Amino acid sequence: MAIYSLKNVRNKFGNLFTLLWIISESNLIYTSEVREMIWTQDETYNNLTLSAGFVWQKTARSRLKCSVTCTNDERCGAFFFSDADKSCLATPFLLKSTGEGITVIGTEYYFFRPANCPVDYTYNRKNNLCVKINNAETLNFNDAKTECESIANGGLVTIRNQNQHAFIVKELKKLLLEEPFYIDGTDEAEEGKFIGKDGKEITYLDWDSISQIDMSHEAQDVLCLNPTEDFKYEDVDGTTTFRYICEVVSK
Ligand SMILES: [Ca+2]
Ligand SMILES: [Ca+2]
Repeated sequence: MAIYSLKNVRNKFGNLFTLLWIISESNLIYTSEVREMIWTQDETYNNLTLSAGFVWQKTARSRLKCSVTCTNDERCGAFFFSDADKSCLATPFLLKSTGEGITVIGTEYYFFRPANCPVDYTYNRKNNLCVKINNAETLNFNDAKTECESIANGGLVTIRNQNQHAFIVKELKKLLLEEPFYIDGTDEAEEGKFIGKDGKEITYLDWDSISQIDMSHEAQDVLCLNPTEDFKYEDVDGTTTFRYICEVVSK
């Protein structure tokens, strides 16, 4: 595997970038106000590209230019680059088998994924979430939590904002399962104040209609997503066995 590293270049640094680009690609110093991106080549998928389902296909002068363009588009999770015809093709998802591509000799495949995101977890670059929706078994809240924590940096998924919630809901809807899923968060210590596994308060709480009017909040200290109301939040007591969503937090 070859490691290909760069830092995101925002628009305000665009002119600087262009200038440096002309001087030398290999000696570039990238200015970043976001985070360092690591693109990794997976040679399993050499000589492949996609005929459908990609975000865009452009001409890029180099592999590096292709990776920068991909980095700047949050829809891009991986890219295919061909040095022969300078084709740069962005895809929102990571390949799982060579059967997903079509043969184009000379094309290289690069993806971004935190090193500690397990292969059976789904990584979403836009939201920086590495998650696994456990739909094979149901557990009570504490057992689900323990199960997710069996992997280093793992736990029930902490949903911090609307975009992350929307991504999770989209993934859940693919499963066509009308069942609740446990997520991270408990207000056991202080009623109404939900704390995440990192010890910080969860301020994004998209309650379903029931949770706002029922009278059982004192005894209901954990969160699940309610399938009957578009997977909005419901507070429950955690004893019922539900399916659950794990994440591994990037190191
Ligand atoms: Ca409560
Ligand atoms: Ca409730």
